[in-house]
Amino acid sequence: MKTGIIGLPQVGKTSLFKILTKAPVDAAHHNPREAHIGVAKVPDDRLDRLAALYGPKKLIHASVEYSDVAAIGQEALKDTAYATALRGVDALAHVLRAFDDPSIPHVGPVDPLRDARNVDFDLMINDLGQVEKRLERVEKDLKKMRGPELEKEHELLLKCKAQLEAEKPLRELELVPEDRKRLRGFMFLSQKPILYVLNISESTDLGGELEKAVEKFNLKELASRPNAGATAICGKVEAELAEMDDAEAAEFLSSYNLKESGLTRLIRKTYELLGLISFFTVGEDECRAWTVDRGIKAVNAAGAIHSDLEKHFIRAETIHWDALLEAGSEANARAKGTLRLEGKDYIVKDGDVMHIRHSG
Ligand SMILES: Nc1nc2c(ncn2[C@@H]2O[C@H](COP(=O)(O)OP(=O)(O)OP(=O)(O)O)[C@@H](O)[C@H]2O)c(=O)[nH]1
Ligand SMILES: [Mg+2]
Repeated sequence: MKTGIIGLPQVGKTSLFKILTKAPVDAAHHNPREAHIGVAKVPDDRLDRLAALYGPKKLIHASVEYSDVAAIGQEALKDTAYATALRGVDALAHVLRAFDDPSIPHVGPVDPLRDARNVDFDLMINDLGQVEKRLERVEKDLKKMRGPELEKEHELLLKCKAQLEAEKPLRELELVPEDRKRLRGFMFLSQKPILYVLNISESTDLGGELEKAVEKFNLKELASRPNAGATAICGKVEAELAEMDDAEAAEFLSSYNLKESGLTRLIRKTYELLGLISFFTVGEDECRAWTVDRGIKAVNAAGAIHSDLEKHFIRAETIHWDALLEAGSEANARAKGTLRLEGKDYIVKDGDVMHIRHSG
């Protein structure tokens, strides 16, 4: 899964990228039009606790790829390389300036809602350009020869055009699966699920401020739209956290009245937005988290591990992670009856631990 970090100049995109991926960023030798790419480990307390039970040789967290691009705007989007880098992502994290700091310039007063709308507008303008270009082509072709597929595409493009001209992003458009498929190749920017990320000021009650931020900065309505969400972080505090070991970090978090790091929340929100869940495989060799779509069947989840497991699937020994911890071992869980055998059509739940039984 790939997430693109976007936002206006100097809002904290690269800072967020560095904290998420812990990747060194060499600003001096970097072409600003090229994206930084890095992988973030998805923090998961459930997996960590399962690993404590098994003491595995390998512990593998789920991961998310992030790309950090230069500041967004209509000019930047005209650059093909820039636009292409963005089109390739599955979701957008839009960093919004919400912190006060007179030494870091910002266009006009701090107003994340205005910025969110302006950038969404830029995304829509870019998509509209694409739609119009394709429409022209399709209309030319239709004059030469009519065909049902071309007519359907024409109708769909007109629908997109109307949506964009009404200044509504394509992510809010309801589409049947066939139309979704028809649009896939365009990789429209305003169609991507978006997480608005408020970068707020440091404060003594940061825990409380983070909770309130979405409401305080008037992002609630925007975040409640289809395929959108919002969360808050404090880039400055997160940057300090990233440098600490776990014990130091825990103490630091509690001194700010925080239960978890903002990054944990940000990644979780991205998961929710994309409709993703995790299930686990455990053992003395390896404990591992797997990322799958919410609503997936056991047999297809097995396929995420290996295609052979999907092909030769018999049953999945399944237990929810907390029931396994409570039982203390799989043998105990089996004796208690909390370890179940599930068939192909079982709908996997977030936090399930599974052993796939297979033939072959
Ligand atoms: N006070 C404060 N400053 C921050 C925060 N986050 C980032 N900054 C500062 O803002 C400046 C820009 O941060 P970057 O992370 O480089 O921002 P960016 O969005 O990547 O900037 P461009 O790529 O140039 O558009 C740096 O000087 C950061 O130290 C924050 O939470 N609080
Ligand atoms: Mg940057």
